[in-house]
Parts: sequence; structure tokens; C-alpha cells
Amino acid sequence: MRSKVVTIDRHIIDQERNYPDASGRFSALLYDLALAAKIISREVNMAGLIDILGQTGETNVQGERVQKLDVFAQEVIVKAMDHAGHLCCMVSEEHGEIIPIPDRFDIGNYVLLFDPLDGSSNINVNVSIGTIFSIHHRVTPKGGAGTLEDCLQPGYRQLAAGYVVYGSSTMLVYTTGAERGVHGFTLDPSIGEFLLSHRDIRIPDPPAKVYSVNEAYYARWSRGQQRLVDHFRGVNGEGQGGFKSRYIGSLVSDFHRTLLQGGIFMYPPDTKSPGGKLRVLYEAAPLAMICEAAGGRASDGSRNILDIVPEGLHDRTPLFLGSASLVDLAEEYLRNGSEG
Ligand code: P6P
Repeated sequence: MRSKVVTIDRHIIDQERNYPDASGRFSALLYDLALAAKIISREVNMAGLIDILGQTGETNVQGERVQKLDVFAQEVIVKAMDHAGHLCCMVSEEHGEIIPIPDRFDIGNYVLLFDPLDGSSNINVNVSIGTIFSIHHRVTPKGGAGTLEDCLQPGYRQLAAGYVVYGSSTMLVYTTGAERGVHGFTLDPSIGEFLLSHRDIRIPDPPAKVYSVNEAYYARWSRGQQRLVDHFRGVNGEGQGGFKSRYIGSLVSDFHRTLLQGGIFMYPPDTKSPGGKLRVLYEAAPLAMICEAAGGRASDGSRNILDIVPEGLHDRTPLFLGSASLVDLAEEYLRNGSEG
């Protein structure tokens, strides 16, 4: 029996029915994000055909050389989201400061924080890349421009979080909280619709025995981190091993595999990046919301990612995401350090 065809718009409307006093603005915000994802997907999938590869020669706030597709994705999202009256401001990895809503448009009550195209260094070698987004409700009085206070909120206050992975197919995964589940939609480019393909995703636990980390940094890790990976490898008397190592180097792709198969993704602190590399507001916090809503855990190595109150728009954090049993194990090894 073929399952019924459910578009993301239909799914959002059905979910909205759970909130009788819903204004519909939140749903409209999600529609607009799905539209932006379709446009970015089209360009990403044509990138090899159109001369938009290569680098603009500019660098972003992270000091990273900006790929043309980064710039395109950033502009698509801002233009799709700035005029409908849902948002009071936006925050992007590609932009140092808060992105205000232009005066000519109505100010809304939501905040959108996003990484327009994460893993962009992989664009030229056709490795999957992704968009990550987080939605908060403003905390300052309605009507005025969004402020830092509206943006620097802990992850547990997120209203919704999601990502788009531009891979062998384009998938949009989002959640509005554990009670509503995590759902995945696959883009059918022939009709331009995201169709429900992964209803109520639950991260497997017991997990697939897969760990995901850049092992080139082993020498820069804490002793506890080294012993944890030794445990996965089954070396230095740390355990039976039996794990596989999978590391794509594209956060959304590594997380998407972990969400569907189980396992653990790690970007630990090291002597070069003592605060970790990945960003709290538009990378760690949204993926943590999704991971926990699917029954997993998300930690910085000692505390829940969703409890972090960022001090700056581009704050970084160590990140351990995946099956709860493996994140618990990671925290135990990091707590014990060099002790057996
Ligand atoms: P490393 C890509 O540049 C990125 O921001 C994430 O997508 C990815 O998880 C990480 O950096 C990879 O970093 O240090 O392993 O190259």
C-alpha cells in the first residue's frame, strides 16, 4: 500500500491544528523557508554546470574565504524572509551583525538564525552541504527592531529548528519540539514539492557503532578525548572497539547520518580551538533541538547544548551529538580524563 503523499505545506497546516490559537504566521515562516531551500537546492545541484564555483575573493566574518554559492544562499534566505512580516531580525553565519528588517516591511515577532550553506568548502568537490536554521520568539516588546537580547537566547527556548541537506537528494528535516516529533521531507524536483518521507524520526539507541570525528587532531585533544576514541577503536586497552569511523567534514551530512543511523558526532575542543569550532546559535543549538526531539542527546562535553546562553552572535562550542548512550559515554570519559 503506497503511503499517502503529504507535502510539507500540508504537514505544517496539520501541525498548526494542534495550536488552536495559532496565528498562522509561524506556519507561513516555515513555508517561506522551504521555498528558499528549493531555490538554493536548484543552484547547488547546478553548481557544476554554471560558473558559480570558485571563490569571490572575499572573506566572511569567520575569516573563511567565501564561495559564490555561500553568498547566493545568504541572499536567497534574506530576500525570502525579510518582507512577510514574520521576523524582527535575522542572524547569519555570513554576516557579522544582526540583519535588520528593512523599514519598508512590517516587523514581526520571530527571530531567524541560520547558516546559509554549511560545509561550503566541499562545494567544489561535490560533497553534500547544508543549510541550518533556528527560530526563536522575540523577548523584547513587539513592534520595534529585533535586538541582541532577542538573538542571544538559550537553545531550550527555540520554537523550531531544522536543516536542509543538499545531497544525492535534497531533504528538509525540522522539529517544533519533542512532543511534535522530527520529520523529514524529500524534494521531488519534478513537481517542486518537499514530500514527507521520514515521519517521526527517532535516533536509534542502541546505536549503530559509528563515531564521527576528525582524528587528525588526536594529538591536540585532552587525554579523556583520546581515551574515548581509543575505546571506539579498541586500542590501548580501552575496550573491544568494533566501531566504524565515518567523517564527511560537512556538519549537516555527518549529523544527518547520525540522526538516521545512530552513533555519535564529535567536534571536541583542542589546543588550537579550545572553545570548539562550531557555532552555538545557528549550528549547535538547532541540531541539538532536533537530536533531543528524536530521543538523542547534545552536549558540549559536560553540559547540555540547549542550556548554553551565548554571549555573542558567533560564539563557538565543543559539540557531541547523537545516541544518548554514546553522548553519556563521551561525557564520562571527558570527566575521568586520564583516569581509567
Ligand atoms: P574540520 C565545514 O567547514 C565545517 O564548518 C562543518 O561543516 C564541519 O563539521 C567542520 O567544519 C569540519 O571541520 O576541522 O574537520 O575540517
